[in-house]
Amino acid sequence: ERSTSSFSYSSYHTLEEIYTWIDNFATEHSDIASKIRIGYSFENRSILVLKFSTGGSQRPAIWIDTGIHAREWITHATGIWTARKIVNEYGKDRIVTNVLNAMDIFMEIVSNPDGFAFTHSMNRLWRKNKSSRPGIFCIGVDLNRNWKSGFGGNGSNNSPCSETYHGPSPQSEPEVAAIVDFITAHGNIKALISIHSYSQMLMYPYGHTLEPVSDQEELYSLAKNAVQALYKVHGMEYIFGSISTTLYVASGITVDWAYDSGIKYSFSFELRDTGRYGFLLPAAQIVPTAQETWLAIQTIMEHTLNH
Ligand code: ING
Ligand code: ZN
Repeated sequence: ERSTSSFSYSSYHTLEEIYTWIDNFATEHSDIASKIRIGYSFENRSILVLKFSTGGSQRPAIWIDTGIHAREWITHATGIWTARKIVNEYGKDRIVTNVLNAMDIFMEIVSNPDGFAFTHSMNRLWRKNKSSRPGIFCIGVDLNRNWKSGFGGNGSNNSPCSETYHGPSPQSEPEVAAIVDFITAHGNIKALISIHSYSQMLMYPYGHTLEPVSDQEELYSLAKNAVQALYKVHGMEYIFGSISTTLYVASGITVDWAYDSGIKYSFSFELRDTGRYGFLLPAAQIVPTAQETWLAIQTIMEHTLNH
């Protein structure tokens, strides 16, 4: 396909289809969108980021990643829909326009390309990346346990065969190192939104400890506002709070690293549903999920812009 006009935003897509869509999207919207390769996966696939910018240099920015876990297909689909929403609403919607006139947005749609390809070819429920190391029988590291903050702590696993294997060392995985290097080099990321599924939650740090973060009150009230905005769209109920107190203790996770790296507005979503379909969410729910998530994302973006 040579244009995004024939792309279905209400279907799930393969890695190849998504990478073609990214190319076409960046070409068609070259006034505000561009494609950046931030690294290569373990199996040598490109790790791609879409940048939305109306000018300036190293403007304060918002980072959004989807698909860190391969099987969470609703997150990639929501990311794609959101990218299109951003370009469609710039110059129309007040919040998007104000945000993009002052800030950049970065979106990593397929944060685990090897795992995602594997969910299409071999195992729909694969979660981890596809890294292997000499003398280790099992494949894959949990990319949401491989970050430096709290690395190796409770809620992560030392066994390579575990679904929550943290890997041999912090940022051992190229998919994590690429993000760490990019965000660190950028130096001006103000909000990070890491999108997972499923469970219908909006959470903030910490995961690795029950201790509240120093910005707990502000993050709590922002999460509450975001979830209320989300609810108004289709009446879906999301619970919110810190990761460790809302879901479970989990160590070495993206948002703990982000927060400890100075990104105050660090949030993680768990999108639809609450378990009826789980990771196999019907495609008919892609657009409604993306629509409601958008209201929550807008709430976080606007707050970030104003603080
Ligand atoms: N659950 C997440 C996991 O990695 C999570 C829960 C989300 C933990 C965000 C920490 C931060 O275990 C899924 N479904 O991936
Ligand atoms: Zn996940």
